[in-house]
Amino acid sequence: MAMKTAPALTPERQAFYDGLAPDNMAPLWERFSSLIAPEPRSIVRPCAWSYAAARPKIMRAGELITAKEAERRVLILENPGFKGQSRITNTLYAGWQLILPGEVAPNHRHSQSALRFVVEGEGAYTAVDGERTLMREGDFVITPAWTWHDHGNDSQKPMVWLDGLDIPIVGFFEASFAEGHADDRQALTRPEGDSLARYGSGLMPEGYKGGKHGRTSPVLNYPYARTREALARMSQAGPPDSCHGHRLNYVNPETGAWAMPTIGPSMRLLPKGFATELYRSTDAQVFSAVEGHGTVTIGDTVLSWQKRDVFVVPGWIKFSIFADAESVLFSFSDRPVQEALGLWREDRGNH
Ligand code: GTQ
Repeated sequence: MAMKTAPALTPERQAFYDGLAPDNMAPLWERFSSLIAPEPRSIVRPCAWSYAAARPKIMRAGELITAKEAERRVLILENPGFKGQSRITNTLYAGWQLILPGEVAPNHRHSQSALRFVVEGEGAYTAVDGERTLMREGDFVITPAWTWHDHGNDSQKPMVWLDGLDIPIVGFFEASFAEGHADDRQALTRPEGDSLARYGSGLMPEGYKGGKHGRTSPVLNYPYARTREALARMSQAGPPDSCHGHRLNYVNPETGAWAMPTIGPSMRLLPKGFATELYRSTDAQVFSAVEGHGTVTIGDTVLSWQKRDVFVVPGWIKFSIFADAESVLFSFSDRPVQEALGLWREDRGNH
């Protein structure tokens, strides 16, 4: 049954409501349907960012300010539904970060969790808690909350990656802490590839009881070469899921749960000519195209995308992704949080 509509507003009632405001009170019945909505009506707007169009501006930022002076030289991708609020969805932040050859983005830590998804370049590094990883296009890299991290580029080419952070979630809880370090570059205590070898290879160190890394995956870098190979094998082994294509989620190998407690990352392969069946879920999703090109239909909005572009699908609106060529799409959302709270819902198919 549908919920009640708002009660009639009589002059007598209005006068009463006006008299409540100075006492910091309000009548629930006037607000009920917006507070307890019958179903989600997202403020997030469908939106796409062309990397080709943005690249000159990203590089211009590189001329105007150094990574060191900026702390992090990032162009924030801001959803038009949240102007001035540094959000790509209601709960997540995203931005394109540039690090030029020879630069260092100084060591710091904060209570926000971050992911990096490499868009352009090869050989820049990020260091997290004593381990450095050299990054390549398509790599998915994690900076767990409150871990020291610095970025640098000893290669000859600029690197750009997509940052995804849970800034609005931490802000909602008013639980932000951050600090800088006296040294720009952190001391390295483990060799490159250490965390992937120990925890990310279907192996676990003898005697390791788990839990040392909290709820975030101990694997620092999930290299694209491995992910792509897994998707290729999966696509040879059977048909794609009608709504997701060939989809793999990045998980914490200790627990099998999402790789990060607040952000759920995925990669999917869509065969050439494939259109995903209409689907919606309560989590707004941020996509970054790695290979291919196509369109996404979100309600009545149609957006085109190609390699390196970002687009956003708001929560609880039916969408379909069409791949003009074989395509690979990275995505992330707040699904782990919604699942932990028992809120997450999905709706498959056209009904
Ligand atoms: O690289 O640590 O896009 O602290 C925003 C805040 C990146 C980072 C961002 C950050 C970082």
